[in-house]
Amino acid sequence: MRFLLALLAALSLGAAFAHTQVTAVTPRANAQVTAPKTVTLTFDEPINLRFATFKVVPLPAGADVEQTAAAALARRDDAALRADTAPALSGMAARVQLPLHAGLKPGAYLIVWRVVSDDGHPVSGHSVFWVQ
Ligand SMILES: [Cu+2]
Repeated sequence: MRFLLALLAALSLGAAFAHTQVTAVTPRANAQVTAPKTVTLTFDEPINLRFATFKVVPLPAGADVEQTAAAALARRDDAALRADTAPALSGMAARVQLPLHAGLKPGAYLIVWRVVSDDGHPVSGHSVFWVQ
C-alpha cells in the first residue's frame, strides 16, 4: 500500500512537471522551401536559452537522422559546419529564431534542439526540411 501511494505521488508529480514541448517548427517538418532566411522554433513554455542548444546542419543523402542529430548536438566549435549563423542566445523565450546563411545549397537540412525542462530534465528533438 505504501508503495502504491508513493507510485501515485510520483505519477502526479510527473504530470505537474510535464516536459517542454516544441509546438511549431518553421520550415515545417519535411517541407520543401526556397532559400529560407530563418528557422523558427516555438515551445509550449518559455525556456532558458542559456542552457539550450539549437543547430541547423546539412543532412547528407543517406545519413541516419538520429545519428546525425546526436552528433550535431555533441559537437563543439562547429560554426563552420552549420547552416545557421550560430547566434549567441540568452534570456527566457518561448520562441527562438535562428538566422541561416544566405544561399544554402539544395538538399536536406536537420534542425536539432536540446532544452532543459521545468523539472530540470533535458529534452531534445529534431526536424528535417528541404531546400530546393
Ligand atoms: Cu522530467
